[in-house]
Amino acid sequence: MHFIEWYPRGYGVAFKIKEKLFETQSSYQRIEIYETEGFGKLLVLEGTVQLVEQGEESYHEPLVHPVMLAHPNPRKVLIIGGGDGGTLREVLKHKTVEKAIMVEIDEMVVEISKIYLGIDRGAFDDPRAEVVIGDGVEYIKRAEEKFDVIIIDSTDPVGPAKQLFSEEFYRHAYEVLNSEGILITQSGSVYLFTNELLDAYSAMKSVFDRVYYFSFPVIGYASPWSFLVGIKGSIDFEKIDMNRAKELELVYYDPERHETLFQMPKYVKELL
Ligand code: AG3
Repeated sequence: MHFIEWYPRGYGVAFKIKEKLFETQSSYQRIEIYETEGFGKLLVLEGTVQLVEQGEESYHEPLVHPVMLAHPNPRKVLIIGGGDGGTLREVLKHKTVEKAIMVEIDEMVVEISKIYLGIDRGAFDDPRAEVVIGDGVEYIKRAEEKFDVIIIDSTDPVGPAKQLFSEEFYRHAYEVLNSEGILITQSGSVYLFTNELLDAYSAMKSVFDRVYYFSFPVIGYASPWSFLVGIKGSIDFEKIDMNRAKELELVYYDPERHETLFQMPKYVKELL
């Protein structure tokens, strides 16, 4: 048995499967959990791979730590999406964090992840964590408090999450950031969602004071995977705090080689 995620142009990412552990249709999406042969459990939403248990850090580490270490003192963090808890777990590794709010639209993703995956490793019970079930787009429009860091751990820039890549959304996000703030979003496969990446980049460019892009190879996705970083104020994303970096135990993202993040295929770089 196998599971395949098909990307555009007939490009596939496949896992050999021991068994399907769970499947349901929530109000938002089809949720599936598999036991793979070689990578532990696999979480699939609407046919797209979200994570494999053995390798999910290759996504959560580059999503979280570069921006957290570039911000001089990240105390309040807003996560949009990320219902499995992996992003929250990585955020809470930072001792500067006083409060992390995670806004997830689909409560079932949170519940099923707790039961089958447990990759939050206790993060949901951390007193600094608050989980809000709701629409991130609406939340950010109405938010009264400000944040140092906003992390968007959404599904792809195609389909239901599309709004999370719009200029309008970024404008609200910019408002909700403190005067020195940083936002990161995953922005899809470099090779297979190039147009969506370019669109999100230009939407961010018209809102943020500066925008950076980087890519990282993620286990389970059509790599390299892209990430976009928006700055409000004077943060230099090319510089990180190495003292705080040393306190983190990391497997994939190497703070000592932060500059290697900025690798991007030449033709994509020329389009950006
Ligand atoms: N969220 C990003 C998923 C993007 C994957 N896309 C794909 N496989 N086509 C991951 C959730 C992990 N917290």
